Amino acid sequence: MKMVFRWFGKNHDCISLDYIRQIPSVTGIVTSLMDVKAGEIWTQAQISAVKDYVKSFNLGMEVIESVNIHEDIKTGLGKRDFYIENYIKTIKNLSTVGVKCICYNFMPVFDWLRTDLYHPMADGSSAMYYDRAYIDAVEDTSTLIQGIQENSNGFSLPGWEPERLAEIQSLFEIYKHIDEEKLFENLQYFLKAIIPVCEKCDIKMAIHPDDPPWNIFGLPRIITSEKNLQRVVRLVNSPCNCVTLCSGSLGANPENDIPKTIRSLGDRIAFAHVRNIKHEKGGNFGEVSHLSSDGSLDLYEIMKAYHDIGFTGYIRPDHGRMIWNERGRPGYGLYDRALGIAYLNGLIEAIRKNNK
Ligand code: DNO
Repeated sequence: MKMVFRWFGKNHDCISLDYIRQIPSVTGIVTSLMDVKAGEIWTQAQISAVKDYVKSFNLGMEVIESVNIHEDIKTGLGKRDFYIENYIKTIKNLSTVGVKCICYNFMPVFDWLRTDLYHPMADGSSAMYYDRAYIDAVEDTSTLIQGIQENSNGFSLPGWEPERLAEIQSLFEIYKHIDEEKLFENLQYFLKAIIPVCEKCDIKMAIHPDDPPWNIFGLPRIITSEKNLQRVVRLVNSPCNCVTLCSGSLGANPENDIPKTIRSLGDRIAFAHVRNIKHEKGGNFGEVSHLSSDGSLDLYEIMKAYHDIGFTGYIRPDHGRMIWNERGRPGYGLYDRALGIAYLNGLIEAIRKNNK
């Protein structure tokens, strides 16, 4: 397994690469070009500039998260072929600097969603929280989006950029005519076009589960379960058509058995996002530290499953709490994610030594 750490770029992250390099076992960062809009080409010059900067800190950059998919591709409308061509150019440009894995998602309109970015915890820390009844009752999504932006320490959250507000209403209209089957069809159309290019470029596409893994605001979501992930990897049966197995996203639904899903997907997992989550009444859930006993997921069993499948891909800790007075990007502070890695390192070492 190759341990990596998500970093949002010089102008979008307040964590220094010097600090990231000091976390035991981290060999590289996972980043993206936050200023490039979905649908635009990532140029070789832009990518090389980031790569050189990261390399000067002695860190690698083999994983990109996210190259976002234009809504025309997800809806199958408008200029989808044009945007797919752009995506292919980006894949080729990324391959020239040695990128091996692209994490992306296929969620209509929004990326991940929480109702509270700084939910107070009993120990004085804070973490992100999802109140299902609150979301189910939302009638005006733009007020919700504004609220989320105002409450994010000044960081623009992926998929929730203020400039997107204007297009959201028309997207809701379009998605009224798109159900889960249509979304699968559009995903397959996209994968059929790009996977042959990935095979030539030696890049794995790793789809990220929808977070939370159920429909929100009447928009369809399909990357929600082991069954649907199995369906995705078969849409185009290639070793380059892979999955990002995010334990926290899938795990928000108590019916998803994460260790079982890891074993069933095996080598079609290219990237592991590992974190814990605590289920509460009514479909609510809160984020917690990575430690098994703090949440509802068994991180030992999850790491054991990765060991058992002989996982050699990329792995990163995921959302952390805000602790020790840190005021960082929600979910992406330094301290709690570093603690998460220390814990994962301990589990990995113990599992390896006990299973020789
Ligand atoms: C959440 C992240 C996601 C992920 C994208 C991939 O914290 O894991 O934002 O990066 O969905 O496109």
